[in-house]
Amino acid sequence: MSMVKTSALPRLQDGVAMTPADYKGIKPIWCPGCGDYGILNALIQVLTRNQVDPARLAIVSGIGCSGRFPAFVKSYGFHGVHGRVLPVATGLKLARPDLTVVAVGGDGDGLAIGMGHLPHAIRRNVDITYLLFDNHIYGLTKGQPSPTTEVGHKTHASPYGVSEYPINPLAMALVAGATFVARGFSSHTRHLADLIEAALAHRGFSFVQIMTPCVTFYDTYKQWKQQAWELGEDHDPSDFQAALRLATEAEGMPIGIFYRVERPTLMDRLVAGAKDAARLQSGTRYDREADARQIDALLQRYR
Ligand SMILES: Cc1ncc(C[n+]2csc(CCOP(=O)(O)OP(=O)(O)O)c2C)c(N)n1
Ligand code: SF4
Ligand SMILES: [Mg+2]
Repeated sequence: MSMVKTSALPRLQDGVAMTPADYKGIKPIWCPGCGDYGILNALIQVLTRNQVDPARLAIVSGIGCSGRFPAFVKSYGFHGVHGRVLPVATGLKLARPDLTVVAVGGDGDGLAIGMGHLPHAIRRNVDITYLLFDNHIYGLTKGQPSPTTEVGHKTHASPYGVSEYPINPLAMALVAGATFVARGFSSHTRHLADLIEAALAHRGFSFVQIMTPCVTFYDTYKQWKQQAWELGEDHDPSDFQAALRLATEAEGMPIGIFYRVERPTLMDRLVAGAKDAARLQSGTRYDREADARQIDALLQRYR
């Protein structure tokens, strides 16, 4: 197995202790039984056991039931527009490299309207974690098919059954060059928490497809519970071909870390090529104010 560099999660100062309740934001308003509760619980577990500093964590979302996520965690949060979670998260990470940035969004948000952004965020290897809440449906807008809905599935918007083949998000992320690719299941909460922890600690773009049943509009709960199996020690996450085979050929629904490799991040490469490397790395709001003054001076020259 390859040696993989990790980023330390931003911890609270000694003497301050946070409980799971301290990390919770407003009360979630998802339907009872929605898989998204499992994801929230897993993240809260990770934050608590690592005593993550909420002031150094930012959660950015798109639009969808999944898009409500930032309000349910006590950290910085940004509820963006539909499909644009990755550009917002990328911009935030570049402006505030000191923050741990987590992007969240649904299969519609990330693989339909937002699909154009995904391979580019991946190939930049920007140091963020992307949690794709995949329920194979548009939940918020009441049950239209998404790019991961199976062929033939009938909804009110596809009364004769879906006619397009679904996207395979893991294979796509692997082929686009993602440095961390994993799949979790909202019902395997402890296992999911370990995956999210590993994804947050990864230096580079970490992509986690999380299977999360929409019990109201497409209840895949029983099916996924039967299909899910956890990857074991015999899978080597540094083996790209093995990861691709798993993503495309495996029986059932394997969950775990498919692939993990170390590669310079976007910031590493920008810093390597920049004269003012220190400023880029530590970018704070004071630096941005200085930048605004420089832009103003530049504009004056062309007036
Ligand atoms: C530009 C734009 N187009 C369409 C919509 C309507 N819309 C809101 S959420 C959504 C899809 C939600 O599905 P998904 O991303 O899978 O999230 P889920 O609700 O399943 O978590 C759509 C089409 C919108 N809000 N903005
Ligand atoms: S509509 Fe589906 S995805 Fe949305 S909260 Fe309800 S169960 Fe969850
Ligand atoms: Mg969805």
